[in-house]
Amino acid sequence: MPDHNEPLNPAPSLEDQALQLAAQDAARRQDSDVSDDMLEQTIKTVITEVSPVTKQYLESVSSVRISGNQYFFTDGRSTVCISVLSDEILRVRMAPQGIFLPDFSYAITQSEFRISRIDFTEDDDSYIISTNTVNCHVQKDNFLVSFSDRDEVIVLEDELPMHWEENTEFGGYYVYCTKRAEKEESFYGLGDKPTEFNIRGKRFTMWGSDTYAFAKDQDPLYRNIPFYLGLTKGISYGLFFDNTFRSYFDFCHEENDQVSFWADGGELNYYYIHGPHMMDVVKRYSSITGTHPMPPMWALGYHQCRWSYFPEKKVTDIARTFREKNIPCDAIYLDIDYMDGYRCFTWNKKYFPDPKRMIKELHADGFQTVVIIDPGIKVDENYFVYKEGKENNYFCRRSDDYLMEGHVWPGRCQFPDFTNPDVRKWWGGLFKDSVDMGVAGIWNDMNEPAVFGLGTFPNDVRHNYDGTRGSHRKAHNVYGMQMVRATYEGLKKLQVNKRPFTITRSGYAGVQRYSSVWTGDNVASWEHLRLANTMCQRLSISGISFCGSDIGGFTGEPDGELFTRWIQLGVFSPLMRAHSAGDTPEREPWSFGKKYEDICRTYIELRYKLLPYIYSAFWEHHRYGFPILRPLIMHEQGKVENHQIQDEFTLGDKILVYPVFEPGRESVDVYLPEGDWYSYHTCERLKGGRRHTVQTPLEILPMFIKAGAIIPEYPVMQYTNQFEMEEQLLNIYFSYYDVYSFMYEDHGDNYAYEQNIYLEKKFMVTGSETTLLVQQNVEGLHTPRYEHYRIQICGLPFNTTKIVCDRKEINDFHTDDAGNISFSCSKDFRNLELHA
Ligand code: MIG
Repeated sequence: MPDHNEPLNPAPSLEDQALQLAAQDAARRQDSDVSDDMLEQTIKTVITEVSPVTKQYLESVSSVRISGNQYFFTDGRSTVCISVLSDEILRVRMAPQGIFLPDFSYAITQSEFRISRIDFTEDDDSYIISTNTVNCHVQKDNFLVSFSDRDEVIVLEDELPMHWEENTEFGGYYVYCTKRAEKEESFYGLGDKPTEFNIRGKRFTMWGSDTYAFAKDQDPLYRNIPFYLGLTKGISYGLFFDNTFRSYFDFCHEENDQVSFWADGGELNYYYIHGPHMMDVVKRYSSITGTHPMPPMWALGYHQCRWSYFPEKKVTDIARTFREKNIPCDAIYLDIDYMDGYRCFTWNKKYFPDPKRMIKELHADGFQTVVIIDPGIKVDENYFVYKEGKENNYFCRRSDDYLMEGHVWPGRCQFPDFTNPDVRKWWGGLFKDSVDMGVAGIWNDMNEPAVFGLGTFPNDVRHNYDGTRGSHRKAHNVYGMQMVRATYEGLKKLQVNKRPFTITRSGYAGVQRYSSVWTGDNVASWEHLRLANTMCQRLSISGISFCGSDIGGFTGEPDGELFTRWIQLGVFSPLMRAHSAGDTPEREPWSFGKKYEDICRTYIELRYKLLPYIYSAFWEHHRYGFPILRPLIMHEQGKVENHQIQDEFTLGDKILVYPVFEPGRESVDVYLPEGDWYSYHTCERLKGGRRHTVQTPLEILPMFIKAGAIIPEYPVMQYTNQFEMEEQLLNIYFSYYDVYSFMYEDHGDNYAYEQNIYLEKKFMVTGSETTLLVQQNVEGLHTPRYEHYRIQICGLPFNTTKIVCDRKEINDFHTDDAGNISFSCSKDFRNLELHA
């Protein structure tokens, strides 16, 4: 088996091999010198002769066959299929011996799109497949594949022909692809890697692993998202390597001008996704792998978790304290100790004598209950889950048919094969009791899968793989995704017209269709706070928008300052959940004394105020594929100096955040993209395209609002939907140029939105020295409960004397000391004017 820490570049080793062979040959013929001719001849032999231990390369294209939007190129032995999915997405597959593997993917949900045109042309050197936006060139003499844009700017090109090596141990091939990297090219994506945001210069592995207290730069972690973005010449593209075997990515680590990706088996099968904007790339990646469905509104509130809250009294004490202290909270989690001997789908009756009653009481107080579930099923003849699994042959087996056994929390366990559709259906149905009891969400842990001692399953474990069969080598990276899929699909069926909430640790590309994700067992350190930020941004542009880190750090002890800064970051994580390990001191927002408690309360309240804005950003993700968190580079990808910026990001496109990552930090220098911005805290208008120094006492998390934005706010509630609000607050930030804003509203916890029962509101704000004009355009069928907006305006450059709403004058308005004006108007307004 190739050692992947060895240099990957085959060129020198090939020559070395040839040299060695030639030398041996010469020795045999008792010739002391190796002539150049001989050497060349031997190199050719090494390359062309079918030798199982050598990398083999595509040669020159000998013929082409076209079938619909698929183009098959062959060199007489191997076949490459290039298919056009859309104007911007092309797929490349390579079959070393001309025979493609069954075309099955857990990641892809949609592969047919409207295509404006496809032209196929040929010149002396190459074949060219052209869509409206992309040209794909296949060079005749060396089979190199490249992609260029409409202006023939080369965006991505092969450095070496696609290649492979026979896998003599398991069968199949190791498959390789090597691309050229431009000098100033940067790379982003790949899911959850705990490293710098720009991943140029690094090498990574995809092999989901349980990595307790992971370190910076540790690799691999829990998730397997083989999708990256390149950014070169101001143009961005994406590459999705849809291969579930252990796979590898090298971004100019081994060779400064090369990017390689390869896998231990399966097919060389990748998607080229054209930009030119990073946003386009992420949206198009989402169009083929899916987005997160709308979560219930409560799931965007604050979640309190710990390993573990038990017995019942502890849980209810925690819940009551939130209410007593007026710290908003929507969800409380039960970790593994709620189970009977860690048996999934059971309750420890000593700790929780009547879970249904407890859940009901918590619910009456505005708390949703989320419980954990693990894949390991205890081997116990008196345990119904084990018995059912055994009778139906649902557990994974080794190559020689022994059951796959391993130790996890319950002791000796067997593991459902979640790649079997029957098993998924069964597993989904097991949640019936939990749903009947009122459990609102399911937390899927240990699904890399994790096994004590072994790490994970041995390679020879067999999987159904939805009928296409495979060993654990092929199924490992999708196991967790299929577990949470089973959970999600089960809940969706069982909960009548209610949106499921799931959270998972492991996952493969496309896992966003079934679950939110947390970044795993992090550490209570300042370095990990920074990592949490980078990792969530990375997950977000890798298709997984609904993500968050364990606020406070899972293991270790944060002090009040670190915990508070983490809460501040958490306000801007799509999933806001505090969690801590059992061997650490208690860790609730009030655990560090009044000073920290008060700041934490203010920021958790801010989260609740921003819910309508966050919910709208979620809709933009769900419906249109926008990432919820947007790294700064996405706003100004044309500036090379932005390629390394990683601390700042926006949530949606209107709120920019610069979290504080150091203790005692007094100020930060924030770069604001071109345009006008407002400090959220002071309402001061700031010019973008430059840096601003901002003071950062602990009460301040630097936050900026784009000029022209309309940010809807809810009143502070202790939990979502605590009361009906009378007016919807709209915060308007004055702008001298036209700016569009967006707001989404729906029921909050059902599927009416699939029947178009929702509202999409588009606002346009434009101002001058003497006027401000706000226009609203509403689409959709939902009816909100409130009748009026309360309008608050920040940054007006004039004193208002007259307000006109759809030709009717509003006389009842109020100006505060800072000159900010507020008044109410109909929620149905179309034109709102303020005049000096
Ligand atoms: O072996 O359920 O990452 O969040 O609290 C540890 C106990 C198992 C690992 C998870 C963590 C959870 C813990 N789990």
